[in-house]
Amino acid sequence: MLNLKSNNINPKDLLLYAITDRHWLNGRTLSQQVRECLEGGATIIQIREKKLSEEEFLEEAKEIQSLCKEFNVPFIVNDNINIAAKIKADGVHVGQEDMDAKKVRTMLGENAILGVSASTVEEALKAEKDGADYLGVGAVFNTSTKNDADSVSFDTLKEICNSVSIPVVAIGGISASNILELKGSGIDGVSVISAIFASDDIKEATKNLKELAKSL
Ligand code: TZP
Ligand code: MG
Repeated sequence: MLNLKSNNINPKDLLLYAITDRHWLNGRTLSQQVRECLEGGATIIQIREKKLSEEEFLEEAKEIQSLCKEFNVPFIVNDNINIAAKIKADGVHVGQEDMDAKKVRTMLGENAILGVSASTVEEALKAEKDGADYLGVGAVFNTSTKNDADSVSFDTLKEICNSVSIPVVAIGGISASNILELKGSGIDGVSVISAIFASDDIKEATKNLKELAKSL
């Protein structure tokens, strides 16, 4: 008998995956920026904070979560499983250096969305086996947002997409000027930080990227 695990994410929700970064706030609040991004059509939001205290992270996560609810978009927390569990976020995203995916799955239960970063076919297959609902694969282009990011060639990206049955989003240095180079790789969407949040017009930048992502 077939025993397929049901996936907690609709691949369509991964089309334009925006990840927050307070580096480019320039006097704006993160909530304002995320609202503009949601107005522009982001299909899923991940809150990613590397420097906030636990209390600040929690407060901010609650704010962004309620915005995501307003726009009916899944809300994912990067790394921090405790905060995700406390506020009942839709899911968590972990990297290879973070808590083991299998353990996260056990902690969050079967119904939470679990995203895992992978940069090789081996990591991708292991993440799928450990219960990931989707993979973030990169960096597919040069990025200055994450300086320790591995780089992933188009061929490896394609091989990963062919090897797993869960959806894949590409990440790393993706912008309106290079996104279409990912065509034919088999990805379900793109994950973007600076091409959205460093933009002067976040809504417009998001809208534009989404239009382009539709033709991937
Ligand atoms: N993981 C791999 S590359 C990257 C992360 C978090 C940074 C992506 O940021 P940008 O600004 O879209 O290149
Ligand atoms: Mg991480």
